[in-house]
Amino acid sequence: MKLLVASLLTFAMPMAAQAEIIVSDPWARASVLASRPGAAYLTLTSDELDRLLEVTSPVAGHVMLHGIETDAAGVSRMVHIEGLDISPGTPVTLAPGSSHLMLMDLSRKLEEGESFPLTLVFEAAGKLTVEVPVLGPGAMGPTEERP
Ligand SMILES: [Cu+2]
Repeated sequence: MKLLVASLLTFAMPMAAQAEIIVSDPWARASVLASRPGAAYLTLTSDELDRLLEVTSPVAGHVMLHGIETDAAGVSRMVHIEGLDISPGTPVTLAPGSSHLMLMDLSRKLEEGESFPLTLVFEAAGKLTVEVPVLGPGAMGPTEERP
């Protein structure tokens, strides 16, 4: 699933072509309990240097950008990331076991088969909203779901 979304330029950037972000394969895992945070994943591609600043969704009280840090003993833990840099032509993929969007304070359970809107705010490309399909609780990605 590829979504090409026209961007809204919220920052005045004289002489610069309008930045464009491509969000591909957004997906989330079905939640077991609404009291547990959900996780959403996607791939971001930009034609110019950009930075993901903020993410919001009506299904979550707030959305955090998380990375994974592994210490010397091999123990991994989630760390909060302030923003996510995107280099031109180098896709950034958020995936299980790596960086992800943590959906905190879910208003309800995310059910397999439904979808929800997710709004991403970029420094250059501005704000765009994508529809995120919810896959099974053990899903590892949208391609794996296809037969
Ligand atoms: Cu997390």
